[in-house]
Amino acid sequence: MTPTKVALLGIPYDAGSSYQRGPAGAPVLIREALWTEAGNAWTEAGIDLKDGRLDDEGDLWFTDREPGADARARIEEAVGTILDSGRRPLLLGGDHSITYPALRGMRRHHPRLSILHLDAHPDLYHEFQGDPFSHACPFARIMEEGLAERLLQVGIRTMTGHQREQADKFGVEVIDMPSWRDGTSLRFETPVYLSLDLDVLEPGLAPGVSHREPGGLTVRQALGIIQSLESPLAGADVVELNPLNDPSGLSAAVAAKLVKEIAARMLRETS
Ligand SMILES: [Mn+2]
Repeated sequence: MTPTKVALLGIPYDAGSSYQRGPAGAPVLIREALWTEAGNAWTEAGIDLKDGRLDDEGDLWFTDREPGADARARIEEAVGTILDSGRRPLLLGGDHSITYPALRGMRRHHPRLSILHLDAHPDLYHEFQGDPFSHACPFARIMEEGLAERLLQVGIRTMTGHQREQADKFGVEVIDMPSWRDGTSLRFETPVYLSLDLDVLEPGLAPGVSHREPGGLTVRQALGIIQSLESPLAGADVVELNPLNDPSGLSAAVAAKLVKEIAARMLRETS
């Protein structure tokens, strides 16, 4: 029995953002909040994140001049490399456009995979402002390519007519925010990739996002979903923290808390 290991990787990429840039500055701040001496490295599940099973791979590096295709190829490659080493990737975004290449990297190792997507937005646009790789589109690309056999979205509260059609076309399961009930058990027959957009939360609790959408989950509810997930967690991302809207650093602290408990959720399992 090999002990599970998790690899943190920062993806400081926000060229897929449609409204406001900024999430490229998030990984360094999430790390800072994660290891701050204001807290300790123990998780709610009683796992010490400093016990040697959580590696930090640092950040990928992007320039504004490089084509998006090159950036996506490097994200895919980096996720694949982490999986090659037998570890589970935990990605610090970045905007939500990183999830499509991340899933391409996941797919090489996980021919069967489901996605649990926590977000205020379905991110299913066929294209947005002329960009098919916008952060409003990753789940359209993922489902077109068959990178996941199930996509379950929780917390949605901005569904449009077009995205409803896309959801129907791809068989996406949507538990929108008005329908969410605490304690709902989320079961999958396959390993799961968790994609967590910070804007799924009530913006009063995590205002440091580009698209604030009131009426969201509490931090406790989001933690409950992570902690009660009943299937193996193969990989995850936490995206869309925008430090420009987070002068107090509160949202970075919330992102770090979620990262901590996602890591603990992965480390609870054996490989
Ligand atoms: Mn969102």
